[in-house]
This record gives sequence, C-alpha cells and structure tokens, in this order.
Amino acid sequence: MAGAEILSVKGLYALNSRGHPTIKVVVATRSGAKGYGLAPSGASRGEREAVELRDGGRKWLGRGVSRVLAILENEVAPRLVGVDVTRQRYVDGLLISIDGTPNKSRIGGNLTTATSIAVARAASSHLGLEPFQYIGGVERRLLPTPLLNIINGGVHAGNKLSIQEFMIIPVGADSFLDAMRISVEVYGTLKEILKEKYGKQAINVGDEGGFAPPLEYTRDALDLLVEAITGAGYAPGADVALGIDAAASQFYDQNSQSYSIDGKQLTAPELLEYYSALADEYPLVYIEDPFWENDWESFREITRKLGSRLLIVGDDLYTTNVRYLRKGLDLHATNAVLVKINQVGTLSETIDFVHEAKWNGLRAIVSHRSGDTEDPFIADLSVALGTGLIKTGAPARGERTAKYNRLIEIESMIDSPAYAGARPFPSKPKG
Ligand code: 2PG
Ligand code: MG
Repeated sequence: MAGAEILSVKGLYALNSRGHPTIKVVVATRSGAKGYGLAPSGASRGEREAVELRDGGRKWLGRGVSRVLAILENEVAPRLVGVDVTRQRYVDGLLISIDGTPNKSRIGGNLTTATSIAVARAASSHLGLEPFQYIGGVERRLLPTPLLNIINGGVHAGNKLSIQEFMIIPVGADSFLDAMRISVEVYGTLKEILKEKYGKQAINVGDEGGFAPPLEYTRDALDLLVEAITGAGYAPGADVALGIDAAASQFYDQNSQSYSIDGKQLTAPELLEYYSALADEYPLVYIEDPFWENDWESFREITRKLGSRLLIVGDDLYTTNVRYLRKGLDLHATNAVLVKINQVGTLSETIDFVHEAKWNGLRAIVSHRSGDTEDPFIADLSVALGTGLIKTGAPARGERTAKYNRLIEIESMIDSPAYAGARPFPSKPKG
C-alpha cells in the first residue's frame, strides 16, 4: 500500500502510574497514519531483563529519560525514516543491531519497547486495522481469562505480606464482559469485608489497584479472597479460582539461602511443601515465580509435583527471553510463561517467545507491569496471540482499567467472540 514509509519518529516525556517519567514514541507514515507506544516499568524486576535506561542525577529524582530521547532522535529515528512501517521484524532487528548489546543496555529497553509498539500501531492504522487484527489476523476470536490482582503485597504495597499478588480468576464467566462483572462484584465485596474487619485504612490500594490491607500471613489473604467470592454469591473454584505471584526473588536471602515468609525462614523444599499445602486448601490454579530466579531445580520440582493441577509460571525466571526459555524447556522447569514486552524489548522477540512456549505445550500469560501507563497495547496483543490469559491488575486504577476496557471493546468488535474461561488451566480447580 502506498505511503507506508515511516515519515517521522518522535519521542516525548510521559509519566507512568508511579509518577515516574517514561518515554512515549509517536511514529507517523507518509500516508498520514500515526501510532504511539509507551514503555511500562517493573518494580520486582528480573536480573535478566532488558535494561531500562535513565539519566541519573537530581532531576526527576534520577529517573529522567532525556538521554534516551536524545538517542532516539539522533541515532534511531534517522535509521527508521523511510522504512516500510509494516516491516515489524526488520524494524525490531534494526533496533537490536543499533543497540548491539544482549540486553538493550546501550540504547535502552524502554526506547526499543515504546518504538516497537508505536511502529506496530502505526502499521495497523496505515492498513485501517485494529492492532489485534493486524497482529493476529482473522483467526483470532479468543478473549483471555483475566487474572486480577486484588490484594497487593511484596514490593507493590506497604504491608508485610511476602507474596506479591493475590489474584482472582473468573473461570466460570460466559464472556469477557461477564468476567469483569463478576470480578467487580468480588472486588467490591472484598472492600466491604476489609473495611468491616480492619477499618478504613485497609482499603487503600497498592501499585496494581488491589487492596493493601495490613496483613502479614499468606493464608489470611487467601481466606479473604474466598470469603469475598462466597460473599458475592459465587462458588470458589468453579466460578472464581485463585492465583498467586510469589515474586520469590524478593523474599529470598542469598546468604542464608532461605525464603522469609509468614514470619518464618523456609528452605526451598520447605517452601515447596508450603505451596502444596496451599494448593490442597484453596482453589489455587496458578503460582508464578514460586522460587527465586536462579533456582531452576526447585521450579522443576514444583512443576513435577503440582504441574498436573496448576499453572506454574516463570516470570523473572525467563524475562520473556527465548534464550532462558530453552533452558527451562530442557529442565521442564514450568508449564507456563509470563510475557512482558519490555522485559525483552521488542514486539518480534515477544512474539517469538510466545510461539516457542506454545509449540512446546506451555501456556503464555500476557502481562502488564506494576508501573504501567494508559497504553492498552497488551490487551490487543493477548487477543492477537490467542494466549487465552492476561494479567493486568485489579479492576481499578486507570492504567489497569485501560486494558480491561480495551478488551471489552475488542469483544464487541469480534463477530463471534469466545471467552477462554477455565480452558487454559490444567485441571478443574478444587471447589
Ligand atoms: C510481576 C509484575 C507485574 P513488576 O511480577 O509479575 O504484576 O510486577 O512489574 O513489578 O515486575
Ligand atoms: Mg511476576
């Protein structure tokens, strides 16, 4: 189609949900199409992630992105101008080669992420398509089952919970919109329960819109979720299942080689026993990063033990990188992978990662970051790649609802949409 050449690539300052600066990239084509992309930012970051480049110094508390914007303007934009905007793989390859490092540390994973998304959006707009249609094609009609983090702990909240995320999963819904209705009802019921039990200070929310009550013990949080599900009139397990992201690198101590959780110091085998007990007591169908990111053996053990019943998910373990996924596949370390574009830095590498996982029988969950923006691109991506699963926080806070609202919209645009429901999970959750 004529006019597909990139005319301009512009970078701007933007703010993320933590009030930290980030980079917004806007790509325009000769045909007049435009596309933008915003880089999100994590708090519990894996050590193998693409590097987020920031200025340091005093301005913006050291988090400025002026250096990144200068690299975009001087080094990257001139190489992209004139390139056909639909050549996503070529563009992403160019970004990788301009950077020249294995982890995007020279030009910044934040730059490559925002640029890669902006190019995909500009291409879809140039072709008169929605991003999910452009990336996914006509076969896509599967709306993902959302994993909603409604109690926040770990580094995402100011409480003592070691586990970072306590999620509800509306597996029994009939459609994506129905899944949101159920989730909103459970979320609102939890709010009332928290207020009654712990007072008003318990309904303050954490980074991902979940409540951050002054709890200390994992079981207390899980009990509250079960109570909220029941209180809202649903069956725990059959209607709404549970998931956790331990983000265990954050509570692992390398010196003592132990995990500090629920006021105890546990070895890896003890922690595994603990997760097994939780899986027996609660309708748990999902555990993410149960061990710290270099304990491949314990991942393998938990997958061997619980993998037929639950999704065991690698996030910090793989950082959306095929290189580390291959190691995980050799070891049978997990049966699912978390997918974050900015962990690896380009859309093409993200797509390759999802395909590699799927070809090997693993589930993939498209995910937000704890410091996110109003950019709903991952909603489109989850439908385009047909992952059947998305993790994007509570049904609250604009940067989270942007993704849910976009999925509601996408569901209304598809002729005969299907909702993934319980299908992505290995077995029926315990009721
Ligand atoms: C995670 C994410 C998102 P962060 O650990 O899965 O929920 O958190 O963006 O802080 O890495
Ligand atoms: Mg995680």
